Amino acid sequence: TSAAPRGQTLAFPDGFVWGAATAAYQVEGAVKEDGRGPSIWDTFCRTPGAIADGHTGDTACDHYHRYADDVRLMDRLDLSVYRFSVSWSRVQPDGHGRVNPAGLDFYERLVDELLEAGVAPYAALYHWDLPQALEDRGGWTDRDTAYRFADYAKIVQDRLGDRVRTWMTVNEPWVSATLGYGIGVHAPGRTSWADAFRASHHLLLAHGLGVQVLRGGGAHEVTISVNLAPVLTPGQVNDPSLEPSPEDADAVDRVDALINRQFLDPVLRGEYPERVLPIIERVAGLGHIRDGDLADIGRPIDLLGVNYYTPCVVRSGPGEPANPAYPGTEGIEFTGAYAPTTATGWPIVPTGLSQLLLRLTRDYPGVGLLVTENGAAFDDAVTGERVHDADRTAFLESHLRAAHEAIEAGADLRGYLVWSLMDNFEWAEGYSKRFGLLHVDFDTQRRLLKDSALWYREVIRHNGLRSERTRRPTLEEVA
Ligand code: GBH
Repeated sequence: TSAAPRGQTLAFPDGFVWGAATAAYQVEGAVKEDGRGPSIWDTFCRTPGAIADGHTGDTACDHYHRYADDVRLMDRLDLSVYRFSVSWSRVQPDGHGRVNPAGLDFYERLVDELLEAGVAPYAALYHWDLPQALEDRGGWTDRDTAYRFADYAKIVQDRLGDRVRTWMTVNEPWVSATLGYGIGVHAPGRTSWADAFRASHHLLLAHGLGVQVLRGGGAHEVTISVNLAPVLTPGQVNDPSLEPSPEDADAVDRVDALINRQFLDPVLRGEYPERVLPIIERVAGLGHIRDGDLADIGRPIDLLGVNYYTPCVVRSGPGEPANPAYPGTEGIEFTGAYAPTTATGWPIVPTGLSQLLLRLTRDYPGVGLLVTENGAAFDDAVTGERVHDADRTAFLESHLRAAHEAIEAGADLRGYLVWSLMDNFEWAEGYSKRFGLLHVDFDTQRRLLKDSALWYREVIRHNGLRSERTRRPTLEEVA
């Protein structure tokens, strides 16, 4: 039933968007079907030792074949939006030139199914699965990749633009560049900081060129998703009002410039932060940043997509460097937070989300905010048909409370998307870490609604949270 709950609810604004997200390589499988070309993740998964247990995305959640059933589950959850990503190498097997119509057909079927179910499709164009053929020409270290991205954006929009109103360009450029080209724990597995900084810039340029194309094609809303982490001292994790020492404040500011402002400032102000330019120059030179790039990157967007998982905790330290040493963080210790953690070991700090949203409102006024990812992995217990994931419900509830607080304090937050709709291929962690609202049995592909999914459905139906902390729902309540 959806009867109004007794007592009050913490209501979210009218029209607040509730959803869940996935990414192509993490859920689709069918990597060789209907003309799809290989991506850097297909290659990387075959590098011995790269992925936990030698897993690959070859089958993943088999969403490529089961999308219609999955949309029915989204409908059952009353999601208002579903954020998926398009596999570039399904659409253009070589990343440039020849278009594969069968690849576009898949996304058209998916979008039509979503629209029929009343779930708005939010299409992300790049969630880390670069066509291998482009990597062979230099990948994101090569400026040309950004132009190829713009061509690809146009191809997808030409086919889906009459039905998809909200577009996202690239997901988490920091992760793609740093983990893919700097540290090498993600595809393509390269380990050069000069490459990482060049890749960052070219991912931002791809975003900017993508915005131009999508606007030209009549997109209703254009966004980018950035992974953001409030940078805190250890003491501030539990008491945000603590004043750091000048040395610690400097460490915080330097790391914030590297992980957050390196992306926020170009996109929302059309400039690199002063603190980052000398670091980029020292490591990679500045030759790859050309006149006019920042104007392209800074083209107005409608919404900023915020992916939040955990804060970054640092203090000025005697020299235990980040491992591996991230350029620009000399003399800074990454301490981690003294807080409970999820199954990926990430500290759970809900206040980080409210701080982040309010900081964005203060420092980058005028752009709407959308949480495009928030969620957590836990070791879920399956009991028959039920999955009792009270930890996940508590995680989501505490973060929604933080989001609500930020809205009350003036943040222009328009919606919230859970990562993820379903358990899926968690990159270097393989299938060992489960982030889903839906439990997936990777042997049978059976989906089960976790308790957190049933709880989330009640949140969506009430457009808010009960003012008392929510108990785990009973079967009767959610039937
Ligand atoms: C997202 O990235 C991705 O967009 C998504 O595809 C992925 O499945 C999901 O998250 C879950 O991983 O060691 O405490 O410093 C998240 C990226 C998460 C990167 C937190 C840095 C730092 C954790 N980030 N992380 S900590």
